[in-house]
Amino acid sequence: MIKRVHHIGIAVNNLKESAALFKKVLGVKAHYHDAPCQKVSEAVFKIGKGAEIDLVEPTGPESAVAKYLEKRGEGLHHIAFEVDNVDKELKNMEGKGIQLIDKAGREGVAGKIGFLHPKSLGGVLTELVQPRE
Ligand code: CMX
Repeated sequence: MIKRVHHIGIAVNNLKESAALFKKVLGVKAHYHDAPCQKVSEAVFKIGKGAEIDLVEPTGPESAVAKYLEKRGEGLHHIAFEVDNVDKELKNMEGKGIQLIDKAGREGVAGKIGFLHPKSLGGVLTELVQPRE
């Protein structure tokens, strides 16, 4: 079951510059971390009880985000939904005819994650997140 929108990922070329802009607009400070498993650095804004806004900058040309920026430029990159059990939800989504990028959950920064292909979801790259206990 989808529980809530966990975060919205925005692809940026320069994390520091974009974080300064978003800080001005959102009125909260970001925390920064690297996500080597995704080959990105992130600035995460927590806004009240709502979904996080994650700015993502690629750490190298082989990053999925680097390819995205090259092809489409900066902008909305993905939406992430929180789930109880990522493996179960991936199977569930496959059963609904959604194309999976990940056949099984893998470790990410926020917990166990799995991606659904944008081609089968109206052009929206979608991540399922099972937060760490
Ligand atoms: N949103 C929407 N469409 C996207 C997309 C995105 N974020 N990234 C790629 N696409 C589109 C491409 O533009 C392409 O469209 P066209 O065929 O119309 O040109 C299509 O998807 C397929 O592209 P591709 O060349 O076959 O595949 P890519 O090598 O570009 O890979 C994808 C696309 C989604 C499979 C890959 O980016 C991926 O595995 N992403 C999941 C992991 C990820 O994005 N991690 C980044 C950070 C995550 C985090 O911070 O949590």
